[in-house]
Amino acid sequence: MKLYSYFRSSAAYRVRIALNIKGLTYETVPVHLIKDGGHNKRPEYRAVNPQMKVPALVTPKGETLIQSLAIIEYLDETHPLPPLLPKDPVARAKVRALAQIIACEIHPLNNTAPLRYLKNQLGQEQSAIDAWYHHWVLEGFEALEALIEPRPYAWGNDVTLADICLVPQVFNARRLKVPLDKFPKIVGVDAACQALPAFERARPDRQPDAE
Ligand SMILES: N[C@@H](CCC(=O)N[C@@H](CS)C(=O)NCC(=O)O)C(=O)O
Repeated sequence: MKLYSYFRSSAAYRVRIALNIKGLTYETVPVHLIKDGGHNKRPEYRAVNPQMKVPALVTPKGETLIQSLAIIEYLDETHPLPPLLPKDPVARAKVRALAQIIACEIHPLNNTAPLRYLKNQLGQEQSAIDAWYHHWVLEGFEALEALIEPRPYAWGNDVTLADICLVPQVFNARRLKVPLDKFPKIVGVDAACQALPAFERARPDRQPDAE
């Protein structure tokens, strides 16, 4: 398989973790999101993903998949062990809810594209952009902190989709200096996951395009 990725992209980071958990080997195709206005905007990459975002995964049969959650569910369906969602339908819905608080609520507001828009189109100062970033992470993390019960992972003693989304978001929060002292459960889940090789190998600084 081929993964179009950028070392700092948290959406690509999620997919890297899932690939590692499933024990799948893949080739990384780096797409630089910053250089020259973003290599993701080049026609060659637009041909891969018309949305011009990473990640994109090319399957062994040559299908190109986009959107990290869709890719991860594809990996889970084609390689069921170890499962990334619990069996019980209520538990599945709860794990998906944790994942979606991150992937559908926090991340879209704090992604490179909206931050760039705040700066370039709306002329906001860096301090206002940082405040925006912190606000949405803190709001989302407050909900997550109330919802998770580390045992030691976000949903019990098996790693799930919730952990796969949480760890990259915590990485970003630390990079952007969001204070995490109010979130001991989140910090605990992150530490438990970081101890696993699948998470460790997916870290941004372990990627071939790391800077
Ligand atoms: N919802 C998408 C988000 C993908 C996304 O926004 N990727 C970012 C990096 S984390 C990106 O490629 N941004 C480049 C841009 O928008 O110019 C997913 O989960 O895959």
